[in-house]
Parts: sequence; C-alpha cells; structure tokens
Amino acid sequence: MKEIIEKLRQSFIGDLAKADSSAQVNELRISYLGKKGSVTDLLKQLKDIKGSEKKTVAEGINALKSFVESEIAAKTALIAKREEDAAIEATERYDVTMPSAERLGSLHPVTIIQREVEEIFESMGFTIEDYSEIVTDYQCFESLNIPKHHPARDMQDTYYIENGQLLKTHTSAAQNAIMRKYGAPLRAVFPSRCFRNEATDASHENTFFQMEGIMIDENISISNLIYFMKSMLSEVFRKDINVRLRPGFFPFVEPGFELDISCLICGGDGCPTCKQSGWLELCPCGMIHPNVLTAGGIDTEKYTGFAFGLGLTRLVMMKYGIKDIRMLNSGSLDALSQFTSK
Ligand code: FA5
Repeated sequence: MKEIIEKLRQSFIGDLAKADSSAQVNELRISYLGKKGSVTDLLKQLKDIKGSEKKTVAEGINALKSFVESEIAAKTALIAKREEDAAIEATERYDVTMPSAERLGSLHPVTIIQREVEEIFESMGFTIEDYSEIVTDYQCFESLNIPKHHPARDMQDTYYIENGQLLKTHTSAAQNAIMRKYGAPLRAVFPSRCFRNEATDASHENTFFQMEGIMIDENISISNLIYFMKSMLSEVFRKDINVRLRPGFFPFVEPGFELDISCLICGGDGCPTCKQSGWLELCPCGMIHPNVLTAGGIDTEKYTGFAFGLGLTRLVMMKYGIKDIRMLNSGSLDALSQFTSK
C-alpha cells in the first residue's frame, strides 16, 4: 500500500505540473479528491486492511490528501494571480506620471481674475480672507441690518438647508465674522461663490462670484471709498472706462451707491448683456451702517468704514468680452480654454 500511495503522489505531482489554467486545476481536484477521485478511492480501501498496518496506511493516505489539497490551493492562487495580471495587461492602462500629449488643464477665467484683483488689493494693504459658503440667517441678513420679513430679502432668495442654514447670497454675509475676528482698524477683501434662486439670463446666474471689501478706520469717508474703487478699476482694466455712481439702497450701508460700468460688450450702445441699457451693475458700495459696525463689535464713536461687493463674474465677462454669463459655468473646455492663456 505504501508504494501505491507514493505512486499516486508522483502521478499527482506530474499532473499538477501540466495543469495550466484554473479550469484544469479544478478538474485535477475532482479526479483526486472528488467522490470518485483516486485519493478518496484509497481511503475507501482502508476498511479492507486489518491489524496494525491499518493505522500506518491511514496516516499515509491522509498525509497524501493534505498534500494534494495544499498543492491545489497554491496552484489555484498562482493561476488566479496570473490570469488577473493578464486581464489588466489586456485592458487600457494609464501612466499617471507620463506628460500629457493632449492639451494641459488651465485655470478658470474667474480664478485668473480673482487672483489679479486679490493682488491689487494686497498691494493696497488689504488681507485676503476666506469664508464658508454655507452661513446662518444671522450672518447673511440679520447682522447686516436686514431683519426677518424685511423687503430687501425678496431680492436675495436662496437655497435653504433643513437645519436653517443657507447658501450665501452675497459675500457681505462674511462681514460680521471678519469684523469680530480682527476688530478695527481693518482692511480686508473676501471673494466667494454666491447663490441665488433666480431666473438666469445673459448677466444673471444662480451661482456666481463676488468679492467683498471692507475698510474700517478713523475718519474713513466717501472720498476714501471713491479713491479705492477708482484705483481698483483702473488697475483691473488698465484702460479708461466709463463709470457712473448713482444712489443705491442696501440696508447695510448708508449712504449706498450703485457703481456701474459702461458695457464693454457693446461699447455702451445697448445689447442683451446690459439689457439694452449700455450700463452694467458691477460694484455696489457705501459707508457701512452703524448698526452693522455695532453688530461686528466695532466702536462707532471712533470708527467708520466703507464696504463694496464687486460682481467678480461680471468683471470677468467685461474683461474677456464674454456675452453670456452662463458660458462660465458651462464646463465647456472648448469655450473656456479661449480665455485661459495663463
Ligand atoms: C449685493 O450683493 C451687496 N451685498 C453688495 C454690497 C456690498 C453693497 C457692500 C454695498 C456694500 P447686489 O445684489 O447688487 O448687491 O450684487 C452685487 C453685484 O453682484 C452686482 O452688481 C452684480 O455685479 C453681481 N451679481 C448679483 N447678482 C448676480 C447674479 N445673479 N449673477 C451674476 N452676478 C450677480
């Protein structure tokens, strides 16, 4: 019996060496370990062996069975790995470190202009602040002198979250937190994405960018406001553009102004972008209302300040001659890549 066991072992080793796929290994498993397999067959013959020899033979057959089982498991794993590697090899492979033969990615036009404007304000001593896009009702409205049910809220409907927070409608929503963080004197700009529930057209999007600016110090007046607005616009456009300042109502400034620029798409003649008016609202501004300063923890006996809300996305349209604001959120690489030489 000992010789039979050894012979079966050798024949298994030979058969296993020839098996080259998981299907062949499985066939081998059945032919050795299955119900009618050769090892199972040997085990069945045990009952015919009598006396002390039975124990030795049983040990020999069980050792063979364990050997066959472990060799089949090892070969199955080996073949599975080889088959997986071959499948990966056969499919498309990417080398993420390889330089692209296609065109490279580039910055979005809004990012390019945002960085340019940030640099201009930095050179004038302003810091750049970042603030959350999700804010509380207090930050977006109440702290800005817009109590509940104030009609000014109608112009800034937005998307509300179940917990009462909302997607900010304007960058002014960060004013209170920034005043509280730094106190006075203070010079800061804070760009951000803003959201409004509104019908879109050539110059209105539901998601757009603004850049807020505030300057608070002793003796800040409208002259300072006008000086900074003029400096910013001449730096951004680097050419003479027609600007007009007219009274504007915002509960968080007093007095408040609308700063419009002559539409650079039509040269002021009137087009769909400027709604045929020849002017585009770009950067409302004004002297910060004392209630807003007080809410921000600023001493109104000592300090005054101005604030502005630059329509960054509209500025990008004017800089690049983009007729329809919706193109900027379109995700169309063909359209956007025209403006992204940097
Ligand atoms: C405001 O949002 C005020 N927070 C601005 C402000 C700040 C006034 C500080 C005074 C002091 P307004 O809703 O007008 O105001 O928006 C400001 C600018 O953002 C607009 O002039 C325009 O350039 C841009 N803007 C507003 N709504 C949209 C929109 N739906 N799509 C694109 N740009 C918009």
